[in-house]
Amino acid sequence: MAELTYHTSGESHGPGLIALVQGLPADVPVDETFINHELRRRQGGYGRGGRQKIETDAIEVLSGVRLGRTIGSPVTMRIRNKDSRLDDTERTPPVHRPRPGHADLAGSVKWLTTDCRATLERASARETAARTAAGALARCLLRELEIEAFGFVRAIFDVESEVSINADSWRDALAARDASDVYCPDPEASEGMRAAIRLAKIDKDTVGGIVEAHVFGCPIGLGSSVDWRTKLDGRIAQAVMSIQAFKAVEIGLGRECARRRGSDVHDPIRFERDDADSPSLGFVRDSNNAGGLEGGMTNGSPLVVRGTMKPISTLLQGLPSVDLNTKEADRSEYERSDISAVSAASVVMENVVAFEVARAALEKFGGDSLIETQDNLRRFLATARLLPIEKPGGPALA
Ligand code: EPS
Repeated sequence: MAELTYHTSGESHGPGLIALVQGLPADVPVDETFINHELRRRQGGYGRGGRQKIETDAIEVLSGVRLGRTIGSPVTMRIRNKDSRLDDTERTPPVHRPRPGHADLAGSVKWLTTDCRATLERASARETAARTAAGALARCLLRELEIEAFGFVRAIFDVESEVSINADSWRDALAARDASDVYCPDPEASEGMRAAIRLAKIDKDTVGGIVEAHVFGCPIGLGSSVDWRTKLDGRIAQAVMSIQAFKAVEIGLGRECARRRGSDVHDPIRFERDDADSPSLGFVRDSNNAGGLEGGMTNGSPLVVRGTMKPISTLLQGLPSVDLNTKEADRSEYERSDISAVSAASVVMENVVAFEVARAALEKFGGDSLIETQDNLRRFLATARLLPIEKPGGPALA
């Protein structure tokens, strides 16, 4: 079985975006309605700009699926851009005044041009539609392994919700999140977040925030401590940090760990025989400061990941910059954009984190078809419940 990977291609105003997912086992039911639902959520959220009124993002499956199920070959998904005008230089003109905070300056110098257009078209967060599709497809597999992901907005600008999410409460939180147009399950905080976006808009400014994703049902032992490339916390960090405009990633308690002693950080372990059938195999924690990851491996507690998104770098008021052709001081260029895309980013993060979990799950359980993957998972859990095990040919190491 090949490693689960994905690639994306496409420009913001080109004909469309592609997500190419390789390494899924055969027979995974592909829930296109769910994938499209995630794409629609990504397009939403209070504070989005005009583009989302033009687009109705949806996938067309071009390969890898027959009669609604994967067949083990690469899955290609296309999302068409309605606002396709890349070669129309009147409607999509060259950009010479880079936006501080955007890829404009670094990319233009890197590709030896004074036109930022080539860089910004690919650097645009429009690409996250393809990443969301890839993650949502991977979640079609995760569901079959009883693993679920949930993402929401924790903070926008200076308004932060104190809502606490756990394995028992998350489905209620999901309903509350879906009732909030900023994707925060806390109605009071949602009001404040909306106000922060409104005020930024009046001031021709933008705001960022913090998004959070939880993954429930992971068996113990996804990821690995033996090699830095297989550590799941490291992979999640890369997946999240690479989302456009993200500047920080935290797992569990994150930065707060630095201000506490060990006895106030590490989650004590108990054994509850009644929970032995759960993915945690009965090893229970009353706290989850580790965010479900210890030594780069899942530990049976839910994964908790937070990402910080900076304010969008396209400001209606512009920012001090330089014309790349004349080298004269000027304000940065304005392109249609969002005041806040934090809500959308919560959908992207939920899905890219889920993809990394699916990748680690397939590394551990493998299988060319879904039944094999499920069997391998079941057998692993059954064996782990037997610990201490007398290993064949060796001394009992109990
Ligand atoms: C986005 C599409 C873009 C931007 C935004 C995200 O559409 P357009 O540039 O045509 O208005 O709204 O992109 C950026 C934030 C960025 O920095 O480029 C989308 O579909 O998410």
